[in-house]
Amino acid sequence: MKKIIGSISSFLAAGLLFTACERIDIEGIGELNKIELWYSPYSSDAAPLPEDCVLIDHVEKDLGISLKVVPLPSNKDEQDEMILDAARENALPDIFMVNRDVLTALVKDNKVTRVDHMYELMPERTAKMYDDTARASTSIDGVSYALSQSGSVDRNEGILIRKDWLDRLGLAIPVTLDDYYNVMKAFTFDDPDGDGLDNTYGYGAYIDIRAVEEGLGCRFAPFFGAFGVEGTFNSSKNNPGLNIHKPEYKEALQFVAKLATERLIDPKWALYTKNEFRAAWKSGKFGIMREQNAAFAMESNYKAFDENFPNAEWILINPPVGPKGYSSVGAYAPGYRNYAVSRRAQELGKLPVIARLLEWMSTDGYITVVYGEEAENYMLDDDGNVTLEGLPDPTLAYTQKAAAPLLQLRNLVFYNGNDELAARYPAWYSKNGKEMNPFKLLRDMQNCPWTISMNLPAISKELKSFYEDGVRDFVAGLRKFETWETWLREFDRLGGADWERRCILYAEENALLLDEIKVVPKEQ
Ligand SMILES: [Ca+2]
Repeated sequence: MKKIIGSISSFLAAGLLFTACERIDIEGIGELNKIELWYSPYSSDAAPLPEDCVLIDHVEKDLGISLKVVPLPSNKDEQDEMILDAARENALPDIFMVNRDVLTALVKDNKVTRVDHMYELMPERTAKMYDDTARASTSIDGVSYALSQSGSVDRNEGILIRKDWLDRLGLAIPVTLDDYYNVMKAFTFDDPDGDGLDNTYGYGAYIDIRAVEEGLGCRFAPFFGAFGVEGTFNSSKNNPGLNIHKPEYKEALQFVAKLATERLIDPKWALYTKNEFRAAWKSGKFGIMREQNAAFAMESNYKAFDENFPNAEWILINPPVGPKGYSSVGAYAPGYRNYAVSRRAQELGKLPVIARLLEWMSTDGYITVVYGEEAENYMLDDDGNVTLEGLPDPTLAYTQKAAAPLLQLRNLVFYNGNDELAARYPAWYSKNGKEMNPFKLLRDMQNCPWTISMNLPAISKELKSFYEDGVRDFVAGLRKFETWETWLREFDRLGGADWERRCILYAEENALLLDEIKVVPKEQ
């Protein structure tokens, strides 16, 4: 604490952007220490953080800050509206979560302040949460306009292959697109499970569409990655635009169509729901898939497969390398949660107070923010670790619904660090003694090649259906590739061309076009 106060004093002495400091008097101190925070609730289906909870109490006693917290709606449009309304009325709170596009508007209207100088006031929080990439995501012309922290866990999917099938057929791990093709063929026709029946396929997928992965969705993305056209939108500076407009997209789609025609893909790909797809890999239907770390490796999820095939083994491999050397698991939009500080809070001299609050939440206050009240929602064991053992009333445990309102500010402190994720994804042993480690798998998945993209402006339902139905029909053989160019013109006529212009404009306005969109795997 001493250290923090020390750095605040030097900050004040330096007078950095702190023009109002000479106006603070005894009376002013009270106002200065009132902080209003608009947050995005951790559980949208639970009640807001109660005013009389232990967290608010601690903040007051430990920091001398009177904290008022207001939940934002869970719907993005409603969040934006609430913030834009407040901005129009000059009634923005001191600190608030804000979406990237709204932030740009607030910066233009001079409603928020730069936060560059807050980082040094929050050394531990900054080290955990605000790396260069995060800072760059809300910097405009090199100035940091929001505290941006990693949102959800990204790049948590990867290509898994049945190692036991490869071994039984004497095949090597596939590397190139041709290798993949040959392995998929063998998995389909050479009885990889050795039961004498024609009952397996090379690849399994379903239509899993996300904003960054339109068309066939993310489960097919690795094949598009081999042609350099993964994801909805290419957000590189030198080649921005919708991937569907690029000639390689047609090649990738033709490759997937060939897999479908030759029935190397489980033919139910167009019909499967997520759960049906998962039931299918658990019943040994196919030998290659793109799946998520927890959905695959958590004990509760892997169990059914383990029961069926105790001696089987899936391993993570790199996505296929295409003819020109391209390779990617798929596109992802780094999910940042941005907290902006209002211009008014800066004028009142509140930046150091806000920094003190946030640093506390990430250090001394962390356990209260994440787990609630000791001996009520959690216990500490002899080593100081959080445990549920010995809790007087287990129905109030932090894992239970009753405690959810107390934990609504968790989003403000989670940083997806090793300790947090290791706790969320515990290791365990399968029936035949293999270590299953969903956390290690996550890190390995994140070290595969990925492509950075961005969230895009919305499109009409009509255009969305035309896009999705169209590419699906080409793969299913219901449309002929000779009509591709005609179909693409119709796509543009229905709004596709305009959408591309809007995407590029949006990317330029928000500084989202990048010199390099490929995330190269780290050296192990
Ligand atoms: Ca078989």
